[in-house]
Amino acid sequence: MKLGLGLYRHLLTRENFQFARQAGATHVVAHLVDYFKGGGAHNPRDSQPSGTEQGWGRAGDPDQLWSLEELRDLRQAVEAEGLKLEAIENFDPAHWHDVLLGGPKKNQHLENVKTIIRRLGEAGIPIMGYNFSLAGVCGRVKGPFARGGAIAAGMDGPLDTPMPKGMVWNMVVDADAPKGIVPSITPDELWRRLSGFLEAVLPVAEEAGVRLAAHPDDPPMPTMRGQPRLVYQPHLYQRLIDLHPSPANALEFCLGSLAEMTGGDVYEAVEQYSRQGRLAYVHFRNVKGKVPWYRETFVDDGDIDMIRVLQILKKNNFEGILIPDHTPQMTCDAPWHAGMAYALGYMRAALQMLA
Ligand SMILES: [Mn+2]
Repeated sequence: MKLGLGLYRHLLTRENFQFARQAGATHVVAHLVDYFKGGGAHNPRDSQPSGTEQGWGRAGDPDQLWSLEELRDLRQAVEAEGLKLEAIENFDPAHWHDVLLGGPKKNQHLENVKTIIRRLGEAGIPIMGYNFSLAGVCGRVKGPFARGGAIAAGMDGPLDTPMPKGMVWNMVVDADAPKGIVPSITPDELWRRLSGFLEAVLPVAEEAGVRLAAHPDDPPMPTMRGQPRLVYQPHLYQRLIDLHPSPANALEFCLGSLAEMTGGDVYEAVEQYSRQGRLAYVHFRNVKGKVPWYRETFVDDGDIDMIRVLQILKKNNFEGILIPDHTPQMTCDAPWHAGMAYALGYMRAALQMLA
């Protein structure tokens, strides 16, 4: 197993690559979607997008797909600091919202996704993480919930205010959309859309040498904002895998989201999916409680026995990367960095002990 760090778009700098390396990471997962654009001024040292009813703000440029040059430059910049670029995490809703919505631009948006995946392959980036969700990451609260009053995310009950038109995946894709709400769809319709997506895209991914890695729902509720969710119980990951036999049909395995689920057992889920070789990479974070009331915690302070998880992963020969995902932010001049350094230090020690 290897250690990685996920970096948001505004953190993709030489300084932060060096930080990752210094904290023991060998790999980077990059977010190219800018979740912070609409949120007004933010402190670059206090980096965690917060989900409000208004979402994270404006999505990217619908006509500007990530270019091969941009991807290659990023890989080179990461490698120049002695790291490897393992994955891109999340599509920009501007590029594929009608795949999620089943809207009029669906075919064009499927082509967008295929183009992006081919470019990842050409740039030598082996994994594309995605989150097949209409409402996206929303309905979470942020406060001094973690040990010592560290700022962390959590959930304080369900959020079912309907999604306004023009908003997808918690971002605004059309600021001029007419007033109104996005009509609710059935869970079956959501699964049909996912199935169509996988059928169209997986052959391209396989050919490009890229694995598509599905994140479970965050938060894992059966519905959010009036829309069904896909993987909100551990067994639903199996349904996703069984939709398509391609080895490129893989998982962005989020331990925190899995532990927040009301059913199943996180250790059994780790066993079940790592045994099948379906884990592309792991979000290694911890949590107390389950939806709709939970708190994210420091990696050593939640409900999950993280060492036990590592033992199962090792037994099943998982050789991919672990990244901290999110962590509570520590009280100092660099709250996000301190939280990440703490998590990475814990993870590195645990891996050394296991070896
Ligand atoms: Mn996650």
